[in-house]
Amino acid sequence: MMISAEQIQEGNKRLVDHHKEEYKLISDLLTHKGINPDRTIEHLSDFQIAIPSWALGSGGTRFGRFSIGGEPRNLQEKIEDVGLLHALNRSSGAISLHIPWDIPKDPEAIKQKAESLDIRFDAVNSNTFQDQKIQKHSYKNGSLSHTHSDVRKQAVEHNIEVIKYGEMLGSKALTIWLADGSNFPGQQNFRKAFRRTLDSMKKIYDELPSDWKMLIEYKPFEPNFYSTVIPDWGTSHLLASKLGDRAKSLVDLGHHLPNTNIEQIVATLIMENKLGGFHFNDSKYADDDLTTGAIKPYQLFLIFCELVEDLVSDDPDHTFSNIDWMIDASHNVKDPLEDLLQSVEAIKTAFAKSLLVDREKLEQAREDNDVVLAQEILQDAYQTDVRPLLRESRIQNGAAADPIGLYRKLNIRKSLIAERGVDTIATGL
Ligand SMILES: [Mn+2]
Repeated sequence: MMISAEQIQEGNKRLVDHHKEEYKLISDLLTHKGINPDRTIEHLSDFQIAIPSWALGSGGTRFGRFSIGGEPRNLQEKIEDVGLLHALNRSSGAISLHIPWDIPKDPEAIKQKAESLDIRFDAVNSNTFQDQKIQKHSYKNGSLSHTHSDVRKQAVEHNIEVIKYGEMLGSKALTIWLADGSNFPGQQNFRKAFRRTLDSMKKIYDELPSDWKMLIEYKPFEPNFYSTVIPDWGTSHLLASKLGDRAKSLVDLGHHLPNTNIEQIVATLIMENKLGGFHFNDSKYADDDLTTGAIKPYQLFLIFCELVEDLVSDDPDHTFSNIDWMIDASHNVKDPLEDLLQSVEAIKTAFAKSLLVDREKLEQAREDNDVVLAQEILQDAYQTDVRPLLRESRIQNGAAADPIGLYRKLNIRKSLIAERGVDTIATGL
């Protein structure tokens, strides 16, 4: 199943005239503010957000899972689904694989498939939070931090194997999310668990190719509910600092306790050149994995204001282009492809708005301690309707003016069900 350039053009036809009027309005507004609309469009076009291989099927909770039908049955079909998204928005040109859910059995064929759809391979993700049928030791009581050296060795070897798969496909980063922790007070010696984890990670870091990054994700709770070995950005940063330059922290929006000031964490990590990866999602209560921007779009905007600070200053060493961007969410009731289109749109909306902040005026207001003016400047950017900018960027890049509209008009899900069946289950979920 593929969407042709002709189908995109045909779909755009009826929308283009109205779009031109809307785009002229915002283009004039930006020019009036001293912002170059073409440069903004360029930033938007360059910004690609990776799709995780595990987000293409229906998500579920521990209570149940309701299939959407037509879910990808193998890695080839997962790449095809990302190809559909990328054809519709030209902003999803990367896939992030999870090993062992998506072991490339024929790496060359997989690579060719991805290349034909203009998709590259983002960070590869290891998994030591589940037991696989063929493994010798259980991760029930931990993996990289386990008290027994043979379990740690097995977990280290798994991570090295994941790097090898990534190398075959052209990935440049390994993401480690460590589920290790404890469920009850007294269960774990915090200091020993940290030291064992650091020691295990050193062994993995030693095997990291010289042009790779190791991304260390953190999470305060779940699946362990008393303590987690890497609960917060401070612990992630500590590990990354001890490991070396190529080890960086990864911020997953859902992996914070309620009301955490994530934008401040982002600012600190960028300042220290230690922000390497980003996982987008949204949450109401905890790690809810809701559609990005569905609950707290203003927070997302404030986070982007920090993310783009060195990008908009035209600092040649800016961090922005070196961060691995990925969506990490699940979709319990939506068509996963529609949900991913919504997430990408929300991410790019926040990004576009952050590019409209008058940085000079904001800095002056901060220096003058003009609290009211600083807030007005942020609101001026945040309240701007940037949808015509995003649409213009898509049209210029040969994508759909209205991705979800076209997805529905072309009856993509119906075709996928016809092709793959109604009761398919995406591997890994
Ligand atoms: Mn994540």
